[in-house]
Amino acid sequence: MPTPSMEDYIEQIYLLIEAKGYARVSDIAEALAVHPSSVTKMVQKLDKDDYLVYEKYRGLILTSKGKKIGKRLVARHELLEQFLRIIGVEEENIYNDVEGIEHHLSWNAIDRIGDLVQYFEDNKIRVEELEQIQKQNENN
Ligand SMILES: [Mn+2]
Repeated sequence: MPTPSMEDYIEQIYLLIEAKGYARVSDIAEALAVHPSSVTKMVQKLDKDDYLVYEKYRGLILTSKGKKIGKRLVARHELLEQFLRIIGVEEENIYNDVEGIEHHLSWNAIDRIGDLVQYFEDNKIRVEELEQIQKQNENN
């Protein structure tokens, strides 16, 4: 199992490759707001653990194991954003809140949150009812 920090790297590398076709150390450093030397160190560890293949002058590619977990991590991030949006969290808080919680929930909890998102998505009246409760609570 990757550590939270490894998860952040795999997630960003997956997103960069999806968007640009490649992931450079400098791009990863910028996306995670860390020093390039930290990226090099982590990339070497991820290579050793078989999440990616890193060649100094040719860049890096995710292995099938890296792609599989990367896809799952990105989907988890998106689901949690969707969840916080549905329950009425303000847009400006959503990204950082997800970054703060995403590594600390079990996949079991993620799946159940998925059910809850589906519950709200299936019937928008449920979202409106929740908004009514929130309005009442704000007025109290
Ligand atoms: Mn994330």
